Amino acid sequence: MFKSKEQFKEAFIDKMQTLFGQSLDESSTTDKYVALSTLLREVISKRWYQSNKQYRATKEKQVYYFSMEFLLGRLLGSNLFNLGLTELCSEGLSELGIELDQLEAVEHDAGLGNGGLGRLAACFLDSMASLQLPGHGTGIRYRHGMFEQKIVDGYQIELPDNWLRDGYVWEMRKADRAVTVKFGGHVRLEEQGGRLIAVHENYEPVLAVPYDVPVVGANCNTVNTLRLWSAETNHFDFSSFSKGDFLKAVEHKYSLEATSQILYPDDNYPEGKTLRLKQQYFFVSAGLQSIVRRYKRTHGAAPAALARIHEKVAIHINDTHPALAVPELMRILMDEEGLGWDEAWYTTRKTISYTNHTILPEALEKWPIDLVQALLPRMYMIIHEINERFCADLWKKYPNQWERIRDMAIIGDCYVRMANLAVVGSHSVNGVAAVHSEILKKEVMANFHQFYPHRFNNKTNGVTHRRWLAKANPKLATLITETIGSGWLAHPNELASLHRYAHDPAFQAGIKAVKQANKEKLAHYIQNKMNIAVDVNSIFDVQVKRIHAYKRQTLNALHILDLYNRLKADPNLDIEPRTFIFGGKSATGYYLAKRIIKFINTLAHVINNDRAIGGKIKVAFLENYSVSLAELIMPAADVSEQISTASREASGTGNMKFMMNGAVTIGTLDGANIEIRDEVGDDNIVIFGLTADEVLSYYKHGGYNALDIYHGNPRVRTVVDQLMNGFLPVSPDEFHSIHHSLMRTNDEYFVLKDFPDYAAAQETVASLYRDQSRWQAMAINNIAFSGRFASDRTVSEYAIGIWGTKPVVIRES
Ligand code: 26W
Repeated sequence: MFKSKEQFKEAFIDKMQTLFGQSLDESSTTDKYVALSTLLREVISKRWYQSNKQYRATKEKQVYYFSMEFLLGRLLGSNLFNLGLTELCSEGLSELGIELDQLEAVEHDAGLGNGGLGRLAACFLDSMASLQLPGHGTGIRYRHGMFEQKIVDGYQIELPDNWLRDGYVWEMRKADRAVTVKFGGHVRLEEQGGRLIAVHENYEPVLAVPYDVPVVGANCNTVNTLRLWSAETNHFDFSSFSKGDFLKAVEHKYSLEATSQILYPDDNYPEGKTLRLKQQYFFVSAGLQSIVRRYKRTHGAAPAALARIHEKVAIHINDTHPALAVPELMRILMDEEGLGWDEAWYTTRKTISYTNHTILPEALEKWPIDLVQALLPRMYMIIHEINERFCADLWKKYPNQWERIRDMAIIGDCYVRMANLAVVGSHSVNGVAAVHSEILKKEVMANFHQFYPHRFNNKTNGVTHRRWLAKANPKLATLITETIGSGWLAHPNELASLHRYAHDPAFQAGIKAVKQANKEKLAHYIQNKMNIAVDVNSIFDVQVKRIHAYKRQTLNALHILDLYNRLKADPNLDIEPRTFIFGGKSATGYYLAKRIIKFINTLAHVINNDRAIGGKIKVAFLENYSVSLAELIMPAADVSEQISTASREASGTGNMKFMMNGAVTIGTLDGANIEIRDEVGDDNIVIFGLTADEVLSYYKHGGYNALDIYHGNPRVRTVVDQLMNGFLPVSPDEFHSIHHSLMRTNDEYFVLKDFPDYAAAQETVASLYRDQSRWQAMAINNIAFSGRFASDRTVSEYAIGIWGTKPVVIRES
């Protein structure tokens, strides 16, 4: 580590020479970024080596977090922060005439995820390392991550993400640790020495090569590993090649390597593609093979040792995407390590735990039997056997209850139901917020909860306050530290003592000034990128998240239209000026979501260009919402829009990031919003709308008629009509699908039902904002009570309650 600025500067200049053979003056910004990152990587590598060595020596239990997505964003800034080097390096660089911010901006976001689930995995990695827990990630090294979104004429256009274009400094290829994953072929059962052996023939081998990314803990020596698997092949079709069919030979190679080429850009919106199933098995099999190999080296390779793998290894599956871990661990333990079914089953279940992240019925994964059988014949055999045994147990407990058993079966209606597999094959099932976990137990998985009452639990989500407060909002972090000391960095619950300053005029002024500076920065960005001038004294009202019907961007947009109508009717209407900011991507095949984007952009076009309303409201849809953009947006928000239909948003995590940055939530009683309200109290949040119980009751018993609202409420009728009546400068059927979802399919997400209450809540927001000292107190209380939503709390609950792992303090050498 660098003891001083001088030492750092010297090392940096030296690195520029050894790496590129050039001086600082000759180097580009990218060169400087690479030199700095490489320098850090060397610091990190020493700790990485020590961490691995000491993990082996202490033989402590290791956790592996299996996730199809890790939405890391940029790492330079967070690595510097966790190493405690931000200040030293930024000062050192600035003495060399270099701005650290500019170097950070060079890094491509690692966008290996869609949204909430992927970013949660990234926050957990940061917290595991920072709590000194031996916890590692297992995932896929997608060649192309989340697509880059362009907005052209108001429409979303998708461009391929090419994050590896300039190489990726943070990864280390480990070619010697590659393993083979087998697809297709057939499996024959053969008796050998009194045992049935599965022989897999004519399969297609895909080589899985790991790329390791170090995960640096804050203020400790821990460096854990995120192992991302890449599909490669040694196999080259020489027979085609030698016959002169070069193309065919190359095609074959590419088709095998396709497995890790792209991230499916679907969030809560499944596209049951074969390649996706292939990806799932690919990383699960590779990950488990490498874990078992490592376990055998440390703890012994005899079957008796493997029967106890759950004592030293915990495997967590992030939603059902890695649920093949259940049959794959069974396969390894039985086919490769010689355990019998019962032993293997006991161990597998004790090893694996599962988190559910969604109750949207259409997002629950299921795979056609034919597909599973053809692509993964051995997996299918094992799943089939698990199902047979499970159904037999059910029959014993519930004789003749066909309906119940049909509902709980792992295989049914010609599909493999991944959630059922995950519940049956794990020892713990958790939801991600209190209300969500209750809905799982009472509704979605009620039968399973009756059968396995102790398996279910809640772990409310969290976000890393290091990235989302300390790093994203350095001005706020400084102000907090000046006021209550720096203890909150290690113990975010200490933020609570800010509560005492909620009504302190000087502190309020400080909070306001920080917010203002952050708003100016965002306003600059909006001006430069979109050529929209926004009023930095207006309320920054923000909804950024994936575009999805249940998240109800439509409710927000219709309310903006209503506000615009009122302003047009009365240009003197005394409203609090507002800037409505949106951001988010739609799944590529999700037609309705794409029209919602166009709708928002159409509103922006109409409203921003209407001089008659005197700039009182503005609308901006920010292109390409991503982790890095979120780091710019969260600190600048006054109002956080968390308006999903109650019961549909499992938790939400954006809500927590906004709160930490002092935004006030307008939201429904859904997901973690409920717990946010419990922390801050009713005075510091604006709640509206149906409750989860009410929504679930409508879904079950009916009783809602959207047309009643439409006919009974003139403001609602006007905005709904404006979708189709030529009021907006688009072709008449442009927003037909939105209109249809509200009026023809009875408004599945209760947009119209909640509209009046939402509009009233927005008035409350405006009047609260007018009382600036009241508002600043609310902002301060939100920051003060956000400690509970730090992922350090969440991860330590997982460690104690599910994984049974404890911290390992890594010594320097
Ligand atoms: C198969 C298509 C698909 C892809 C992704 C279905 C479902 C998913 C994810 C499970 C969706 C997701 O990201 N869920 C979000 O998880 C967050 C972290 O727990 C929660 O905060 C969000 O409420 C939830 O929508």
